[in-house]
Amino acid sequence: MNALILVDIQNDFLPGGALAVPDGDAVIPAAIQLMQHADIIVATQDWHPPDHGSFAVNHPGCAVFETIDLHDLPQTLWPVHCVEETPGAAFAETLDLARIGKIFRKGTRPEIDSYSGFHDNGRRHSTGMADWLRGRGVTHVTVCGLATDYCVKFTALDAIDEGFHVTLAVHACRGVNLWPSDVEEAIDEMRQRGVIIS
Ligand code: VGL
Ligand code: ZN
Repeated sequence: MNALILVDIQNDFLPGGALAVPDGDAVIPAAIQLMQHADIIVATQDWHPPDHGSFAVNHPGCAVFETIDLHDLPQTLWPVHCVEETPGAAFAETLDLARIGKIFRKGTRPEIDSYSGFHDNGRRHSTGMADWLRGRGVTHVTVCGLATDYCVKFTALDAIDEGFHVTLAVHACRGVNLWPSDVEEAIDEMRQRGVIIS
């Protein structure tokens, strides 16, 4: 059984959003296309409390995109984004939410960030996504969404670690590229770890 994982296709990562990914809205028609052929669809949703430790504003004197130590993990500081219950955290409105079997929220604890849809960056808590998928007989996952160099990458690599066969639908992903080669390097790393790039 194959599952499609839609990663963080949320308003704040789309043009006009608080942490807009360049050309991010290009993933929407591509994701809609993939959804038409998927048996099982799940989605991850970045869902932060206002006092989240990944927000630069919560660290006086620190700037956006700076890296700090957050409870012993390196943390890139971001603009305030995907605050729980706000329009920025909502899914792109053209996605057919009725087709999504389960939504896994992440980044919900203020003290730790979570790029992967499977568990947080310190691997301290699981979202339950791997067990949920296995419980439905899923052996293969296709990953798409935002952003290639953060949440898509960590979700795809964790899927490998969880024992799934993983395909990256690269045409249905866009990245942040804080450094110009970040997306390219993320794709290389995924390929080296066994992700099929298609
Ligand atoms: C993401 C940065 C911060 C992502 C989420 O969805 O890739 N990136 N939070
Ligand atoms: Zn976030």
